[in-house]
Amino acid sequence: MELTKQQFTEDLRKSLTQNFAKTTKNANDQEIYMSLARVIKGYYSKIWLEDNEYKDKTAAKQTYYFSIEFMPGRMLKSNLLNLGLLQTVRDALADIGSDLDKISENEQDMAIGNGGLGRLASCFMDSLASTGLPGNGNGIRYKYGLFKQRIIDGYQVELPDVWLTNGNPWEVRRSDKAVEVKFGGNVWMEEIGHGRYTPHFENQETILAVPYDTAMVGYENKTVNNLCLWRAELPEGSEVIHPSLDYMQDVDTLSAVLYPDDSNYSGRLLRLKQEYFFVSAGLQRIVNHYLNLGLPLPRIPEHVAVHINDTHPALCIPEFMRILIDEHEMSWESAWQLTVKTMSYTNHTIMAEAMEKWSEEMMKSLLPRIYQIIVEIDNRFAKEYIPKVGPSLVHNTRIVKDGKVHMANLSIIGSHSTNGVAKIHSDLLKDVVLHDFYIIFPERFNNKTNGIAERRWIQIANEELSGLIDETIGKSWRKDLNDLTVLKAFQDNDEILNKFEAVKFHDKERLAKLILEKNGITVNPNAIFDVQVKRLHAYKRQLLNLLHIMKLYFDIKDGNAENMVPRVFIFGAKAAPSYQYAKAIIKAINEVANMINSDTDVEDKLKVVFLENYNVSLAEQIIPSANVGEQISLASTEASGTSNMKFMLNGALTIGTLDGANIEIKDAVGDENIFIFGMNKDDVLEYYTNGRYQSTEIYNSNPILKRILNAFVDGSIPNIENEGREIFDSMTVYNDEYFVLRDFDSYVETQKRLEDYYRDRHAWNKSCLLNIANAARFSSDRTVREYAEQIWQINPR
Ligand code: OAK
Repeated sequence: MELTKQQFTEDLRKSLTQNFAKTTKNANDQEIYMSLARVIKGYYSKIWLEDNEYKDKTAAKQTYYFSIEFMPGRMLKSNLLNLGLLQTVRDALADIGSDLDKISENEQDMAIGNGGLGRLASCFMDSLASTGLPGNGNGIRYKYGLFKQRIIDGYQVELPDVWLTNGNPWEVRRSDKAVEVKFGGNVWMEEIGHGRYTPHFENQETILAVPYDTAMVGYENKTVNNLCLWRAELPEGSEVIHPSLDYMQDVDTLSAVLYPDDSNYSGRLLRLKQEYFFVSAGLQRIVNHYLNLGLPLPRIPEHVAVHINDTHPALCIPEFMRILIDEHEMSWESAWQLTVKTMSYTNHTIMAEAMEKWSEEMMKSLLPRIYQIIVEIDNRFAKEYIPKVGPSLVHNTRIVKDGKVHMANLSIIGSHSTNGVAKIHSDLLKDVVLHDFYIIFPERFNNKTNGIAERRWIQIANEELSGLIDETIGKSWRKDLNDLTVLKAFQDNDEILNKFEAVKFHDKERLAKLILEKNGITVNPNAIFDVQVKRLHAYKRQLLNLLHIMKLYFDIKDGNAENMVPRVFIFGAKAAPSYQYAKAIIKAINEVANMINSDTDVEDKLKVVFLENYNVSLAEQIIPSANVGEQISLASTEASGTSNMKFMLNGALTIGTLDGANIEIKDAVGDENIFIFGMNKDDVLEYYTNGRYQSTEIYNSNPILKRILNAFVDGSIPNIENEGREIFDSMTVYNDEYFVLRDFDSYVETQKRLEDYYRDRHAWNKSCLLNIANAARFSSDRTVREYAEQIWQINPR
């Protein structure tokens, strides 16, 4: 939008007076942030209103992306960028003696997600709006987001994330759109003639769901979509005259906390309640809105697509059926057709422990009507498909069995599309994990490789690099990332390569400053910055990285590292609070870091840094400064990964396994510009089928590994008596579930090759440039366009 500095400064002054009775001279940064956010909201609200009117007028099909997690991070700069105001506001603030970056730090990260799945949902929100696609989010407005992590004596300590204390300036509470969600009680069917039945209910608990809307502003276009987050409240009025304390507490806890598990699931009643809560509320709002437009219900799939982001919102399927049948008297057959046409589903992991299976008893008592509908879906599925594909396939794919409701099965059977998030992952779904479904419904399976929102991950996170790209190839890449390929023309131009190297150096200096402030560790910006940032999980193998660090440490101690290129290993990772093993690894990383960083023999050859409380805004500070991104999961375990794409876009080289999207990154950049090591998925599957892995054989025959692992239990690494033993046993007694020892040698060799390559500055810089130049296919703009065309059938404005 068009705006002068003067106009903006005037608006900011007004806002400061109106909201805080302050001036630009005596307002503090928090007050400036809040006033600024309100000014910005004022700017986009007109576009928001117009786009809503446009959407209603055209009744064009829209997508609703149901996700129990979103991780937008900070909104201020993102909104400014997308409105085209970043520079104007930065300059105007500087004129009044303020600094946009400092002001922005007063915004609490909106961290209502755990990791990959939640961050992907937010990248999609940005990309949907920025590509002009009508797509909205639907989720929960948790009062407390993902815990804040402190490291105390090397241990992870969790503190509550109280992000709403100062209010959230971006949201709009819409009480007029509140709906009721009902739980528990008894349900029975009564005949209403002509063989038709209707349900009757008693003793249900009613909870009011109130939506809070946040504008998702498109990049320099007319689109503003909506992220709708639901809060549980006590319903007003007659139904509940004397609410019991228990009931009031129940209501309060429902939308209070995000479950802090990543790629894992806990079968807790409250979680199931959360799932139904945001599903039911979201679908009610969609159907109400749709009917208010005067459109006929049987045509709803022409106007509405509902996406189920992993199985957490899978109750969309029976709830949509309930609304159509119970509330709108539709026949089962018609309702089922509409449901399958409307719903689509993404799977985000093949880890068995993440597969949701709710106890039938729990489902029956918390959601009696929904349970009936699920059983009916399951019975009809069996009846229809046993004659077509035989009893054994149907048994394997049934929704209700062994006393459990299998949510992935429900999601596949009740939707028209099931996709994985990278080629290898989608293939594994078809060939292995969901093979029986693939035989029954081959046409439903497809791949949509993940992507990242380049606006946040380069334009905002790395303004200096963005500026250099502008200078080199012009600005068109900011609208269309494909234009980055023009950079290839400069791959042998040393003058340009040196400029890119200089930008990386500045980014590293900035991170070095942060590391000194936060951890008190001095790191050398000339060292290789080697970064692994992601949730802590055994399958992601942060331990493999740590074992290699120990190897380098012993090399230095033994005097075998004369010519070593100095390295700084940087970690950021949260462990689920109940995941003991992951917490033991965090403790071990921190104790190894202390040992190495304080050893005067090491000098600045090797430093290890664990940055606490990894979240979106910290990622924006860390990723630009990486030379190397670690993507070292066991092949076949990481569905896609998305930090790999962020590193690439910021000119870091990947060291990784043939897993997730690493494979597609390798295809995009070529073998010379990525460091691949370790087993591939077939090697891993082979071990799974022949069962012949013996980690102790490797331990006993590899003296380097033996020495490293022994250091975890013989006191060489101080202060990890219990954790060291747990880790040692996991590698030996418990046979190393994720083949860390099996991949160790290959990893070490590849790290050595990487180090040698780094010495050749021309070659290295060229590879970095080629990573940036080939990053376009990992833009989430590309991903959402594919969803739009191939799954949702929605069109850009
Ligand atoms: C979280 C909870 C349950 C199931 C999966 C997840 C999850 O975060 N999965 C991650 O999703 C990302 C986005 O698709 C992928 O990039 C990661 O590989 C995957 O682990």
